[in-house]
Amino acid sequence: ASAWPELEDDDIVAEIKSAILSKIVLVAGKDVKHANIHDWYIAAALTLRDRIVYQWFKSDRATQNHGAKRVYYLSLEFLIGRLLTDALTNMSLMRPFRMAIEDLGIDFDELRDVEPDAALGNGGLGRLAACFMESMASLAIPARGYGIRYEHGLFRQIVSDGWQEEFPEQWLLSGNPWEFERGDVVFDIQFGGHLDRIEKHGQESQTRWIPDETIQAIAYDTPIVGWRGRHVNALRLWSARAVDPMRLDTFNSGDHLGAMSEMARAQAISKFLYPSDETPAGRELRLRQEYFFVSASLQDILNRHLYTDGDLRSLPSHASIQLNDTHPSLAVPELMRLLMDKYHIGWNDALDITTKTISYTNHTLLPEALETWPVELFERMLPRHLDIIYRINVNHLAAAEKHFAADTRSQASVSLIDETGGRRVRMGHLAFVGSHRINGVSAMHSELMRETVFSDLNSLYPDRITNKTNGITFRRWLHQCNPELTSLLQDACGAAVLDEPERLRMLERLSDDPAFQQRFRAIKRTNKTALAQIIARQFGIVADPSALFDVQIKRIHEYKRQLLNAVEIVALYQAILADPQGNWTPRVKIFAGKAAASYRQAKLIIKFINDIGNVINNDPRIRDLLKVVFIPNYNVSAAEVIVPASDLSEQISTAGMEASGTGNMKLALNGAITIGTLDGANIEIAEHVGEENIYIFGMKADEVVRRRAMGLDATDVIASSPKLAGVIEAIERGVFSPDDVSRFVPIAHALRFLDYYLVSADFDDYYRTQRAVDTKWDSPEWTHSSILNVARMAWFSSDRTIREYAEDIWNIPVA
Ligand code: DL6
Repeated sequence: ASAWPELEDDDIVAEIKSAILSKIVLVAGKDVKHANIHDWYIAAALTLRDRIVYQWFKSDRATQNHGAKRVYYLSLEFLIGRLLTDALTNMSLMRPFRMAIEDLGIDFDELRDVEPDAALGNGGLGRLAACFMESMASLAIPARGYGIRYEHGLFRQIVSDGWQEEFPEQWLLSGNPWEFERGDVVFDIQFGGHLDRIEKHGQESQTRWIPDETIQAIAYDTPIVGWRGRHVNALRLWSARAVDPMRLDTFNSGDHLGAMSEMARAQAISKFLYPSDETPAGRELRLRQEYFFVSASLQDILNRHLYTDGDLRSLPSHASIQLNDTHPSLAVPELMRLLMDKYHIGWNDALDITTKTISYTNHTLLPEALETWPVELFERMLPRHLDIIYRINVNHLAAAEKHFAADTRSQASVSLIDETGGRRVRMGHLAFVGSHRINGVSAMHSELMRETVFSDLNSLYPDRITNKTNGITFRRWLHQCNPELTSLLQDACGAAVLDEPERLRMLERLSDDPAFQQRFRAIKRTNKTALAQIIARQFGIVADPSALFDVQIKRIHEYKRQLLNAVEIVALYQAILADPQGNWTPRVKIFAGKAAASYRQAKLIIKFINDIGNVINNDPRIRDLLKVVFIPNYNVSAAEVIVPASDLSEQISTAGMEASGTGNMKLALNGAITIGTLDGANIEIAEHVGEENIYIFGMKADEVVRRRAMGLDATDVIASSPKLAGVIEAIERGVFSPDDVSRFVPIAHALRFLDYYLVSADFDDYYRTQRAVDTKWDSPEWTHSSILNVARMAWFSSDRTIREYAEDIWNIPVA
């Protein structure tokens, strides 16, 4: 226990107990006998935090003494989950804390479950940011994450009668023991107004921004502990407030609500994770959020740099600013503005400092997810930034004109302003032009970036695009969530496997050993039993742990094709009905995921999954051979239970559409075998685990493009697939919606005539591949493949990814 190196085990436990008890009295202000489970959780978290703080100061001092370069990771999302077990594992204090808490008569697991998930993200992008923060701390890379301290994270999903309903999530309701409010770190953030141009005789004219609205950003810091507590970094989240708490004159005039309106307008910025962008007001709020956190973070970064170095021209040697997707792209014009308008650095130097400091990660090629903002909104909200963007664009277009000569199409395609159908600022282009490195998140994704959305920019600025395939932190996604497997791996590969995941390779020689296979299977069985108990308790569905647990857990989106999975379930259901005595492999089909509140088709797919589940789970002819479970309110904590209990990992996106995926890595690391398309990081997973240990099916990315070019009508494939035709007819007959026969007509229609995601086109191959899964399931060959998946996943550690960023993008040495 590194926090108390001088103490013996028993003394450490005694010390922890006494610290927790004093927190109950002195922080909760309660007599111990009146403390509830929440008080115990807060007391335990604060006791642990005390220990972390000393490590944190040590890390900061070391960084300062060495004048080390720092990474600033700007992300609108951090999907953190719970921190207690994370911090306990990394501080090597799990055992003494568990003992201390149990000694105090408190159930540790109950206490752990009291902590709400910090769900400040939507999915993969936010979870990646959380994994990266942990890996940077583990590798002792001095780093700070910057984001927004949303009062309400990702909505709470309730499934009522099969339909998704959204409710506000309230993670801060009972206080957050991990954070430190920094009342002295406050920045003004300004919006609106107009520009004054001051003509200076014979010199560059000067531009002054006269904003007409000021709000404040206040910092909250959460320490992020690295593995073995060696290094601690901070996650700094900004909360918004008005400069004055209320207008006293308005209040005194009797307009009590009106007096608070400025505060409400300011606070709206850090109220919700993702305001709906369905309305103009929602879109405006989103852009205000983006500018708010970018401006506060950059002011903070420059202040710190001036304090430690005194010269902004040396910024690129001391700071790397990583933009997590386009949401923080305003960092480009904002850094330029601060350098020029506040610190009086000339244009060329400012641009040079900016591009050398900033780099950008792209996470999607989906056109609808590539951010653009109307020029008119920029003019109104951020006129100085638009002015800077225009000027960057002038120089950039001059270079493009030279490079592309007569090719005006390419010239227009690289412009920072999209002139087609209303003028809009292209945020991906802005980030690209303002960065020295742009990376994709899997080999295929980076290649597609070069070939598609950024092909012209890539030709103008060759060598800027690089690939950094995503990774996951093994501390959370193996050690913490699967302690029994971790302990088996330590037995098999040595305790050092916790520090050197490459040692997992040593499992290969055991993959056919019957005794090892048996131990490996027993652990999976225990994890499945735990999940089955939750499923029985919460939904009254009996999931037999000896059945194949077939899992698709991720955001609900048409390109991720939960519908393909559901259609296959119906086809299998019909096949079992047609041959009830057949030798069917028992399966539990498990789904979890949230759909964006405004995404109607995705919400209909959730209803469809629930409705087919209702019919199938209650059909006695199926003899429990097939079960369908939709687990509501998917979040990080739910994933930590589902992942170790999974046998089959569904990674079935339409090829070319999933940038990387990281759930695919978590599941494979825990021994689930993947059924998937050649998409995103599935391709690299297949290369690592070997094609005989993964089930690949479906069209490849180039075939998808060709098929779409032929039209979206799937009548031909349906005509040649009696199984698919049978499913669509059942949907149209209302077999799964007897109360509303037309409910799933939009789904049937898409399957027949609008097969953009190629659900119909890929169906037969998917069905066939699932039957190959059936054949291998529950055999020594299955266990062999499952073990090899674990053995060959070391490369997917986010430590490896972060090392690559450090070497190739940030130019930071890693020990
Ligand atoms: O890079 C993290 C994660 C990838 O693993 C997913 O494949 C990708 O969809 C996700 N991207 C986003 C961006 N927005 N959209 N859509 O969430 O990033």
